[in-house]
Amino acid sequence: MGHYKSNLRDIEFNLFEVFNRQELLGSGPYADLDEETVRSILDEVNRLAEGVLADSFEDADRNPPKFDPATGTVTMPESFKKSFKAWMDAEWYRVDLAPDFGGTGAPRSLTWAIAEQVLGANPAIYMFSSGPGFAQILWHIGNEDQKRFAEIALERQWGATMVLTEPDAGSDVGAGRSKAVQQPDGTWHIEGVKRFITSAEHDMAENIFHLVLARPEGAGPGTKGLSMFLVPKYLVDLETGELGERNGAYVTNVEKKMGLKVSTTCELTLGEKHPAVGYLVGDVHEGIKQMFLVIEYARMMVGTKAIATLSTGYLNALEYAKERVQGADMTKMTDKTAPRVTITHHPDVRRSLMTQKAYAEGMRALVLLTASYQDAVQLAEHEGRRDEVAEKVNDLLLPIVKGFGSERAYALLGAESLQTLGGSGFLQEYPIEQYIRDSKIDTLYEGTTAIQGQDLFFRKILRDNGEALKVLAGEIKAFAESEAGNGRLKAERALLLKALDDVQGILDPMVGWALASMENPKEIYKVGLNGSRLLMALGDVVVGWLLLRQAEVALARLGGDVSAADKNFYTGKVAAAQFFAQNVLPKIAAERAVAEATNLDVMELPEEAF
Ligand code: ST9
Ligand code: FAD
Repeated sequence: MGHYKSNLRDIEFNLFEVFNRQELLGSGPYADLDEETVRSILDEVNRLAEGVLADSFEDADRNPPKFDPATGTVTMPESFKKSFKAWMDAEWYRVDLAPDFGGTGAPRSLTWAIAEQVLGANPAIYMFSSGPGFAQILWHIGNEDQKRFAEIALERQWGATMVLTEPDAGSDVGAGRSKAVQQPDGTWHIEGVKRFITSAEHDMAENIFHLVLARPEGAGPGTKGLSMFLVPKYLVDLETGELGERNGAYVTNVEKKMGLKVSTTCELTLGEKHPAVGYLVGDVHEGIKQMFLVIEYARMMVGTKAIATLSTGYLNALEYAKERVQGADMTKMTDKTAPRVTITHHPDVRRSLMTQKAYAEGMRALVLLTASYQDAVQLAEHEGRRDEVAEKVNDLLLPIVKGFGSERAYALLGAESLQTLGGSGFLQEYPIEQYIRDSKIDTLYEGTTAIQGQDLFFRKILRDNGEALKVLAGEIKAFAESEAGNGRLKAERALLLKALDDVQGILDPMVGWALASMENPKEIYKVGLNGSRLLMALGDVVVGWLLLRQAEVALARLGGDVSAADKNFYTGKVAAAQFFAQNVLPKIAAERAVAEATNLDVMELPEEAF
């Protein structure tokens, strides 16, 4: 067995028993898909993920890509190339693409279910394989030439990158200094140094195209002065699709990292050796808006990656715990002759395993709930209308998937999954130490957690007048006040209602401080001091709610005839929901008390006192 342990049963439970995605299949944009086909796709991806995709996970970490500074080229590990080729040859990335762009146009819930398995097995494969997805975005927003470019890129499986970050422009993308100079022929020359660019160089595709943010000469400051340029590694003859001259965008360094080593993180120098020709995407100067089409997708991807890693971390820990014999049962702890038991008998190990299970499964549901709102958006588009409520709720959930998902996953992988293995967890013989190293990045890139907290509060709640939150909170409240679970979940629904009220209790003063800051600017610091708190508390409430929804379904199933395996599965669902409600949700009251007592002491402290 390889390192990756998927949880297909739980993915399918979410898709078909909780979110009832089968109801969408067989008509409208999904006319060609039925439940059986979807299940067989998931099965096939699962086979690949647990097999050939996972195969190079460890080797590619121990033997990372080699960068040659003289030529600016990268040699990828052979093991990884094999896994990557298997994924590209299978062409499952097409499931995510629109039918008129050579794809299946499947529901987003299916595509994120597929993504979870690849991201859990070997996340860099998913990133290197995102060229077709980038091409689709270019095809949507590009001019005629760029649409043609996108079609060739898809056909030839070119790689792609998103290029925002510079040494002095990380979270603050608007500080970017790369500049774009218009040429008489209408193209642009891009000059500058970008850093930390994922997949900007490798030897697994004949061409790589960069979507670069740069500031046209004379454009204004900040993000709104940035434009998006298509900068291919090799220029392309759009008639024949053949590669032309080498363009002036070269990788000048590849970072040595703590984890996710096989994903190349590159310094990209533009226009130093010779001009880096760029094409203004869509002939419009709307760079940041265009880039957010990629960013939204990438933030969902990062959250899904983190959650997928926690899930396989938990399942590895569980397997170990079921076999490791250590100590006597606690009821016989003073009897030195008592039989030794597997560690799953110890209360603290059970607490840890159940915490991991509840979060891994609750956050998987969070990803698929978010994806189901994306389904609604997609469906509406197909019908020529807009589902603005679904758009907004999706927007609201994205920082939770990314920010909350990555923080909880990373914390639990270290504090609980690895810990379950005792000292063995620290060894490279087991995959969890690599999971921890590989998943730390998820709280950092695509906007750090602080940025996700600000996005949630300022853009997704305040600027929205709380409308999307009202929809989400309304659903949670209606569930909590319903009869869900036939009395079996009564106490837990009460805990959920209380936790929802506590989140409101964190949010209300934040709104107050934001308003007060118009008179007294320093009040805004109090919002800043609570942004991550709100993000994590709201995430916990959403997860608690989803686990209870799952428990409601499970209880109904347990009331009928079920196989032994299903009985265990559903019993575990009810237990995880109850455990989470009893052990996690009450802590939000303490967070509320801390938020309510916020003062400016820490902001008034001289820097020297730190
Ligand atoms: C990175 C990559 O880290 C890591 C992994 C790479 C993996 C590659 C592969 C990924 C797969 C992806 C595949 C794609 C293909 C998919 C195909 C599918 C079929 N939502 O608040 P303002 C916009 S990359 C939407 O004033 P500031 C909006 O236009 C580096 N839009 O911001 C807005 O205008 P308006 C990632 C948003 O103060 C405008 O921005 N780096 C949102 O100027 C200005 O907004 C980061 O993420 C949003 N949530 O700038 C940087 N927010 O208001 C993190 C803003 O008029 N920093 N816009 O609508 C930030 O996010 C900052 O908050 C900031 C601030 C830069 C936005
Ligand atoms: P900084 O912005 O300097 O942040 C440092 C600390 O300060 C963080 O804790 C942050 O939360 C905090 N902070 C900063 N500003 C604020 C604020 N206003 N309020 C509160 N706290 C704040 N970029 C790309 O463009 N393309 C890529 O493909 C890409 N891939 C990457 C791959 C890797 C492995 C890495 C490490 C980075 C990648 N990045 C990429 C860049 C990544 O998106 C940035 O690292 C990230 O946005 C944070 O920027 P920074 O590293 O400069 O940190």
